[in-house]
Amino acid sequence: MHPLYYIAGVIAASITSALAAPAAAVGVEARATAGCGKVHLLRGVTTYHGLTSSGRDRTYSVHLPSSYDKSKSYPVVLGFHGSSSIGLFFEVDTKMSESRFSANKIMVYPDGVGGAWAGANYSQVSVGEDLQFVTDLLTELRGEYCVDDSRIYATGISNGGGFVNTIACSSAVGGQFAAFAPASGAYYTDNSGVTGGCSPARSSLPVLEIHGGSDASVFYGGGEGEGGIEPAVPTWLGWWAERNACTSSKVEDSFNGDVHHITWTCANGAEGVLQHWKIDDMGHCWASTEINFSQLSVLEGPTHIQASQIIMDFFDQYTKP
Ligand SMILES: *[C@@H]1O[C@H](CO)[C@@H](O)[C@H](O)[C@H]1NC(C)=O
Ligand SMILES: CC(=O)N[C@H]1CO[C@H](CO)[C@@H](O)[C@@H]1O
Repeated sequence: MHPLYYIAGVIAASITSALAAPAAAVGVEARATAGCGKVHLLRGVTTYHGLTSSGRDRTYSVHLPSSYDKSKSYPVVLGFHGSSSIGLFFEVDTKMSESRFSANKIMVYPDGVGGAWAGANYSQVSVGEDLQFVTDLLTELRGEYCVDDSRIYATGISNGGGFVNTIACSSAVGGQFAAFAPASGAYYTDNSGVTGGCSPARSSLPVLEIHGGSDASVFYGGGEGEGGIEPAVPTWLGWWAERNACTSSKVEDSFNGDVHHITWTCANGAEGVLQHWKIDDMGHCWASTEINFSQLSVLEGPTHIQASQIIMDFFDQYTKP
């Protein structure tokens, strides 16, 4: 386990304010949750929390907007780290807690057991247990913060990106989300065809995927990954196109043909419910125009696009019906 995990644990001692006002807040939106009205003194900083799920102690961190208003409901974005990592690293790496990306969102970074999410053959917990953790986490968040229940989103990288797909494919858990955005995802589960294990709660279900064409860990063309067999990214996208009843797609190339943005038109003419960004010369990392750890660890530099911005803009377009 990484030493920073322990540091995070030390800071963890529930910093959240207990000055809860039990009365229902006035004027909040219809789909706001029970946590509305509770006072939180620590805003604009990351706080560390724990909960018990399936009899196991789990941890997660929360970053409230610095302008957090207890009587206004906020979208929630869950960010799932990659393998051998923790939420804190994903937060720092993607910079998603910075106000330029999430000024009006509650950012949440759950920690996987043993630094991993379910689905890979190296995972320490079952898919069922990690999905239950997501449900328990959402229940806790709704009770603690003023959440807009129709705007809950999930993003993640690599093993965490794969788990985002696992959530999307689970009708009970995925049905609580408005949209999904895995990056460099390792799709170890629900990967035997359109219906092979995958039962999304709705059609269409908004999905955006970002992947490096030169990914040497989760190959664009699929095959043996570190934690099992992965589908080729175009094949995986094809399944989502079918699940979302997409009828056509268009490709926009940019940056001298290094970046390809595919947008599908799906059921009822909805354009962009399914989207994909392929960066030909990018490896296994978070796409960013600024250098960061995940790039350095695979000897990569900045790329042409900013995944954190693209993903937030995508989420902003969707509300759970
Ligand atoms: C996990 O799957 C990969 C890819 O198939 C394989 O190379 C590896 O040996 C497997 N590891 C375990 C522990 O089963
Ligand atoms: C190696 C590197 O540049 N890391 C940066 C990643 O992003 C965080 C947050 O912006 C910076 O503090 C790090 O220096």
